[in-house]
Amino acid sequence: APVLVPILGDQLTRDLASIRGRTKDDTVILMMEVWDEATYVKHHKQKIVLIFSAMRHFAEELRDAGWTVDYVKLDAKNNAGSFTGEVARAVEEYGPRAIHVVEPGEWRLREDFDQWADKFPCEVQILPDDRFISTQAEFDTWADDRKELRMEYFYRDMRRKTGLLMDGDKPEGGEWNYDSENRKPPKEGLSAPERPKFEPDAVTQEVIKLVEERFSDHFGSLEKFRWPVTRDEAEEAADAFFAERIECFGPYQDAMVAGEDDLFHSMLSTSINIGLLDPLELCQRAEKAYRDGKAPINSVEGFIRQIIGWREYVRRFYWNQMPHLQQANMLNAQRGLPEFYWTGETDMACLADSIRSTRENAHAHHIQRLMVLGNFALLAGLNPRDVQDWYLVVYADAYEWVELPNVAAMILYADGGKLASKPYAASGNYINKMSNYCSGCKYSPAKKTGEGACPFNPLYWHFMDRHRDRLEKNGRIGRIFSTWDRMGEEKQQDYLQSAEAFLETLVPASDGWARMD
Ligand code: FAD
Ligand code: DLZ
Ligand code: SF4
Repeated sequence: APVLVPILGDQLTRDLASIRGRTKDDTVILMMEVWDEATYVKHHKQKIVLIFSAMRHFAEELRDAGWTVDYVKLDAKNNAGSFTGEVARAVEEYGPRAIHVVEPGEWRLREDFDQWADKFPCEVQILPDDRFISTQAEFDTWADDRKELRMEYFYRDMRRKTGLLMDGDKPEGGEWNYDSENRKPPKEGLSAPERPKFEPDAVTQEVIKLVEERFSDHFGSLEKFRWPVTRDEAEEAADAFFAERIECFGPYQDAMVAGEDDLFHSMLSTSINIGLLDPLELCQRAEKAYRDGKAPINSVEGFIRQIIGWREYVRRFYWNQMPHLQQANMLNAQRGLPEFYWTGETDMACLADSIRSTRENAHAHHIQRLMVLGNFALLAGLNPRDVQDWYLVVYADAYEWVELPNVAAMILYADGGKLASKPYAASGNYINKMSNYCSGCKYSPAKKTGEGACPFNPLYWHFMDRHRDRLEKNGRIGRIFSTWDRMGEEKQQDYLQSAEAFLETLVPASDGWARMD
C-alpha cells in the first residue's frame, strides 16, 4: 500500500518535507480544489485564481517528474468539498499504509487534521513546515520568559542563526537596523521600473472562467491578473526585483504615490507564501546584491528584516497566541466595518486609492495596509473580527497566520501590546508627509477640525482621549497627553465633536461581502 501525501494550495514546493526523500512508486500525491477552502471567507477572485492555477501547474510539474498525482478539480464529480472529505475518499480508493502531510498554516485546519489519526485506519504523520527559518519550539522558549515580545530581538537571533549580514558576531556595518535611513518621502514624479507581468496562459484562463462563474459575488476584479503562477515565473519576478528595484527598496519603503501600485516593493509575497520562492534564498540573493555593491545596506537589511524578522516572527507569534488572538479586543472596539472598504467610495483620497489598488491587484503595499487602511480602522474603533475578515479576503497573499498578527496585534492593538510597543496611530500629517495623496483630496491635512478638515486629525485625538487610561502609562506615547491637556477645553471639544460628526457619517457594510450569508 502506498503513502498518501496531501499537498495544500500554499505548499507548492518541490522539496516539501512530505515528499522529500520519498520514492515515486510508493507515493500518491493528493491535491484538492475544495469549496470549503475557497469560501471559508469569500476570498478576492484573484486569490482563488492564483491558488488554483498555481496548484494545477504544480501538479503538472510533479507528473512530468514522474510522480503519481490525484488532482481533484473543483467541479469534479463527487468532490467532497473539504480536505477531510477528500482525504477520506482517497483513503477508500488507495488504502494507504500512511498519510504524510505538512502541517497547515491555519489553526482551523490544524484542528481538523488532528482528528485524522482517529478517523482513518492508517498511520497519520503531521510534519513540521520547515520552509520557515525558525522553529516553533525556539520561539516558544524565547517568548516564555518575556512579558512583551519584541521583533527586534528575535530578528537579531535570526541574523545570527542564518549568518545573514554578519561580520563575525557583529552586524554588518555596525548596526542591526537601518530603518532611520528608510523613511524618505516620495519626491515629485517618483515612479519605479515596471515589474514583469505574466499574461494568463491556457491553464490560468480556464481557472479565470471557473472563478468568474462560480465566485462571481466575491470581491475584486480579475482584469489585471498578472501574478506569477509557476516557480519559473516567480524566479523571473525575483530576478527583476534584484536587478531593478532593490536599490531603492529601503529609502522609499514607506512612500506612497497615487496610482503607483508597486513602487520599489518586491511584490513577491504571493509567491513566497504559496511556496514558489524560498524565503532564505531570497535573503541570500539580497545579501549578495549588497556584497556586490549593487544595493546599499539600508535597502538590503530592510528587505532581509521583513523576511527573517517580521515574516518569521508573525508566523511564530500566531501559533504561540492562538486561539485567543482571534478573539482579542483589548480596546473594546465595536464599530462595524464601513461599506467603503468594499466599494472604495469615500472622499478620503488615501483610502480610496489604497482600496482601488486592493480591488484591482488583490494587493496594497505595506504602508497602505498599515498607515492608511489600518490606521483608519484603529482610530475609528472598527471591531477586530470585521477587520480581520476584510484583510483575509482582499489580499492575494493573505493566510490567517500572517494576516491575523498584522491585523489584531499590529494595527488594532487588540492584544494590548504583546506584539507592538504602541498603537500605530497617526494624524493626516503623517500621510501628507509620506504621500502625494492629500493634494488630490477633498480634505485638508492642515485643517484640524470642522468642515474640510482631514478626518484623521480629529479621529486621532478622539482615539487618544477615549483610551487615555490605558495609553497614558505607555512610555512611548504617554507624553502626547500633555499636548492634549494644554489645548484647553474648547479646542478639545472641537476635536471630539468633529470626530463624532465624522463617525456618524459612516455607513456600515452590508452583509455577505466577507462570508457566505
Ligand atoms: P515587500 O515590501 O517587498 O517585503 C518583502 C517581504 O517581506 C514580503 O514579501 C513579505 O513576505 C515580508 N513581509 C514584509 N512585511 C511583513 C509583515 N508585516 N508580516 C509578514 N511578512 C512581511 N503579508 C502577507 O504576506 N500576507 C498578509 O495577509 C498580510 N497582511 C497584512 C496586514 C496588515 C494590516 C499589514 C500591516 C501587513 C500585512 N502583510 C501581509 C505584510 C506586508 O504588508 C506584505 O507582506 C507586503 O505588502 C507584501 O508585498 P511585497 O511582497 O511587495 O513586500
Ligand atoms: C486559499 C485556498 C483556496 C482559496 N483554495 C484552496 C483549495 O481549494 N485547495 C487547497 O489545497 N488550498 C486552498 N487554499 C489554500 C489553503 O486555504 C491553505 O493551504 C490553508 O489556509 C493553510 O494555510
Ligand atoms: Fe487622506 Fe487626509 Fe490626506 Fe485626504 S487629507 S488624503 S483623508 S490624509
